[in-house]
Amino acid sequence: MSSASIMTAPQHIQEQQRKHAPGASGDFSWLLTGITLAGKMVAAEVRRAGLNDVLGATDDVNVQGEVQQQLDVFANNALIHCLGSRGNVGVLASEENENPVVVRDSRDGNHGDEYVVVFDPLDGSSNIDLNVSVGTIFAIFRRDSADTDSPEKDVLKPGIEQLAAGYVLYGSSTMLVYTTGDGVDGFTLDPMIGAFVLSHPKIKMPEKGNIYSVNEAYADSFPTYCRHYLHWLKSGTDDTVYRSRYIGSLVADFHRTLLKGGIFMYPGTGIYKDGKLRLMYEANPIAFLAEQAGGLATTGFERILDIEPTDIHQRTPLFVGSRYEMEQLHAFAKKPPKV
Ligand code: P6P
Repeated sequence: MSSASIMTAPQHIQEQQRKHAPGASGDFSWLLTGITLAGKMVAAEVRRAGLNDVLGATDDVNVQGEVQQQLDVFANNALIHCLGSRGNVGVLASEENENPVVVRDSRDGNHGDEYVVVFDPLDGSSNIDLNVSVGTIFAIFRRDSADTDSPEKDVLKPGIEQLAAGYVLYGSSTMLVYTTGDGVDGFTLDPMIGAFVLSHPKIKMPEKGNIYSVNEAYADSFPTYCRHYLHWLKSGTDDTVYRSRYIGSLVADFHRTLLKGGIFMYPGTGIYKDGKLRLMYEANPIAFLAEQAGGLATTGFERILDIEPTDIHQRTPLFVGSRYEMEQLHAFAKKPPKV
């Protein structure tokens, strides 16, 4: 690839900003480079995890009650440092922290716009020791709460208010996939130049797929409509023979769904009656990306992006994928077939 044709993530972000917010300050693109910098730092650690003694768990348990992996802590610190030092981030909320991190106590008109970033620093980290792909998931909101005494108010916004969302996938290659509301673009980290280079412009999710992705171990405790839908997918009632793929790492399972189509599901189960995945820093960013790529994302009944959050770490059922598979799911949810 000639240097003339290389489009790096910061260049792309600047171009997006010029196109869609000509009057906006460079703050937003400067903020997004905080994500790409943290992504490179985490990628370097993940790539060497087996060599530099960062595998395995710490002695700590996070707010989710999950044992913290060493790389969880590294990734969380990297994001807090890289985003906190951008100068325009007011509040950070992380899966690893019970409460929001207030970076700037109050809005100061001299500093232009301020932003709120919510993130899961290393989703799927329990898979790291097994060399399974993991990811960082993020969403960016504008900070507009007049009440700066309550950072929760800054964070608890419906997904429809996200300014940007995306993920860094630490897979066979490291990819940044993000949207600012004008479609979805993918960048691959080129280790030769240390930059995320545009590799997947304007990603579109296929209208229909042939893969479904769910942890079938819990199927007996899924809601009835969901069990019937699963049976429908497997029975080949339409002209498609569906295949099952489940990695157990949300970013990897969604990335495949984004590129190949089909459906990813994490319904309510006997263990997690409201689903296991978190609304603010897992379902919402994934839902924004899915809709921007032409897909759908719901709880089975409600659009994910419309949910009014009440708690930073609240969980939600998540169904996300191609229009066809999602519309079939909604038909089952509306009128579950007679048993
Ligand atoms: P289960 C990883 O722990 C995670 O949070 C997501 O990345 C993934 O989609 C889900 O949990 C897997 O959960 O119950 O199937 O192991």
